[in-house]
Amino acid sequence: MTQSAEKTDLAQIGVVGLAVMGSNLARNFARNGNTVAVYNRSPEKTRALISEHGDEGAFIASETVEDFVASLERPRKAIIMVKAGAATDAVIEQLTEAMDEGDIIIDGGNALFTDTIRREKEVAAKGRHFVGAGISGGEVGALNGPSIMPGGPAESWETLGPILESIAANVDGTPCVTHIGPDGAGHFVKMVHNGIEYADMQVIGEAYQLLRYGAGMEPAEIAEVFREWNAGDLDSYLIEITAEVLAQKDPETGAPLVDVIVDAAGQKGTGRWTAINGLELGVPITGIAESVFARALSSATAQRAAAQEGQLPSGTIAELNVDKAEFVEDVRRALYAAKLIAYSQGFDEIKAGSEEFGWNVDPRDLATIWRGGCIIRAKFLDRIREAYDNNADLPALILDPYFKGELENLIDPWRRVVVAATQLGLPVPVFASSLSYYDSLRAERLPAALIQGQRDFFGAHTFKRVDREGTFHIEWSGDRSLTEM
Ligand code: NBP
Repeated sequence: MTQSAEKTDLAQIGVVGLAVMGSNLARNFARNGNTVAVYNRSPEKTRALISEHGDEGAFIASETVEDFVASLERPRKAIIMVKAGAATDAVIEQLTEAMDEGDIIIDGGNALFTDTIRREKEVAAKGRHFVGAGISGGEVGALNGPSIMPGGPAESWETLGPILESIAANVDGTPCVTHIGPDGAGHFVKMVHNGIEYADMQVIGEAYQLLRYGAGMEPAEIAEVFREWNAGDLDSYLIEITAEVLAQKDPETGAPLVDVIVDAAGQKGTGRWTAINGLELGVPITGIAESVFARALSSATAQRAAAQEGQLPSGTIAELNVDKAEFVEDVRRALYAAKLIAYSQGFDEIKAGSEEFGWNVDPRDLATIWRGGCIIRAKFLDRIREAYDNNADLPALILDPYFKGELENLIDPWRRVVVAATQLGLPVPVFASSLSYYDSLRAERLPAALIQGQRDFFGAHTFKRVDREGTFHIEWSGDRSLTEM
């Protein structure tokens, strides 16, 4: 065991797993006055952290799990930042073995919330506490202040809260961390956060595509447009970095960087989990699901190459026939509208998950802790918080009076943009599907009545009537009389 700086004999917190996220988180703890115990399976990473950053605060470095656990003050608190999946299970087992009753194991990786529920049960059965904590903000956030979404027992939050608050991002004096709810609630909410992030990135991408290939603007010019947008309602980290990426030139060729990057988007799985969970809970998270599909389609390289060889007819492709400045403003509004739908749907999924698993998640907490540190941080979240402050039981975020008012100003441009995109032959999966979702939600009658008729025809699945209670069936293959079941 080596001590890089003297503060107390024991550490207030420990970090296991010192790749990019873990070492930055450990440095953040140390820089904020905590003594941090650090351990990594391969000692090289531990040694590198201490030699490069040991002077940033008080670290206690260990090369065995036993020494690491012995260097923690009680109740011991250790955050695991290793690869999600089997590696996390292996480390949990080692820590559970080495720790004592009442100690707290925190998984800060991107775990699937159902794994977290399972792990909490297993760890609790051995008398230790287990906290699944979603951490957002990437490597920079981990170092300078992430948004943290801890689940697990409320009792653990009492001990953990102050130490997590010491490293979280802070907006207007409020730390971007709070106890989300029991067992898997923290990782569930982090999963939906990432799903919303996918949708937010996709709608920005669709806006870029329209300005680039619809309005014929160059990346540097579009970067300026995004900079302007970032000064208004769309003010957010993702809009800010979009302007940076679009303004960037390729250091090798001098071409716009965006033109030399292969247009196949990667994914690590949290967006897919959010979409799968939306399907399981029966919550229409169309914006998130379409964003996951859009990434998958972008990566279907062989299919796309075959389709580009002129095999699929385009139909008549129109030229943009409106003033460029007006089109840019319409696109801004369409982006805002589609983003609003994605957030509204994401909050619907959180509400449904919270009810399904009995977590009691408060949407106001999320709108508060997502304002800083995380990837979807945005000015807009203040409005979301106000919406839930005014009515914690909003049936849907877009039904809040402020957002309803915004939609009055957005709906016509949004329709115009979807029409223009269709005529220009440009894909806008989230702009368009969000508009259909919106129109479905406000429709007085949906074709679901016809679907019920079809289901009754081929499967005797029965239907309800609009004019009286009961369950009914038509004798389709007989005299077509009505039977009350
Ligand atoms: P990685 O996900 O790349 O994991 C590498 C770490 O896992 C190393 O410390 C490695 O130790 C350790 N590890 C592995 Br692999 N197998 C192990 C085992 N069986 N026992 C013990 N340790 C093992 O690190 P990361 O990118 O820093 O991410 C850490 C966690 O944070 C992940 O769950 C990730 O999903 C999550 N996360 C990442 C980001 C991000 O922006 N990167 C953001 C938010 C959350 P070794 O050095 O001995 O191989």
